[in-house]
Amino acid sequence: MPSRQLFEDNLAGPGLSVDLRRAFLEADTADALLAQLLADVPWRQDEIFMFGTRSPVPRLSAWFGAPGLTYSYSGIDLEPDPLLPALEDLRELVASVCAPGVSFNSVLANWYRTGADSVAWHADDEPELGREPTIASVSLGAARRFQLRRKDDPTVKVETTLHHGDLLIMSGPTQSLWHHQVPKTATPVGERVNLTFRWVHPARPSLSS
Ligand code: MD6
Ligand code: FE
Repeated sequence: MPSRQLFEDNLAGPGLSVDLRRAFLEADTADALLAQLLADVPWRQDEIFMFGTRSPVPRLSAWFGAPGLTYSYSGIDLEPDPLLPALEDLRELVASVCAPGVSFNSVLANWYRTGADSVAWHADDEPELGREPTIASVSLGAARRFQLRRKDDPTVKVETTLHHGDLLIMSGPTQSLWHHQVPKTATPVGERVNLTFRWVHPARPSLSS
């Protein structure tokens, strides 16, 4: 669709390295994956700790990876569940279209139940992701706005809409120079699941890693 192509062309800016592949998953495949994830994933309500108080984050989450691969996300320590077979397959497929040498050992899943669910401005720049991480996200379900802005100048802002089956790959200095978010929307929207594939370096690396 031409309008979607225009949005896609918008995702450029200083130090921004984003590769957006529309309809990376065919609609049937994406439908089946969404249904399976909503049914089978052990979704949990995480909390954020700030200024001595804790509050629920506005979405449900799940974290998949090898045992022992803990990951702290917005002050939360997450213990991984083993990847579902469907996520193993998708992990391989996603890695196959990334730059040579890129691979993923974990998946963070977020379920946005309604337009009131969201993820606030953040960068995936935790030390365990390493320098200039490649992070690939697959969107399923309702279309939602996805915005990026420069950390040093929030007026420098780009945005797109992520649709059912879209793949978005961020790499290079994107996480160190930009924040991104999925804002709430007052427009009635259906549920959406986003999967972000990451490589998490073990917390206590052994001599061989
Ligand atoms: C979302 N995505 O699309 C939230 N992070 O629901 C992210 O926070 C994200 O799409 C890193 C890389 C790609 C992403
Ligand atoms: Fe993110």
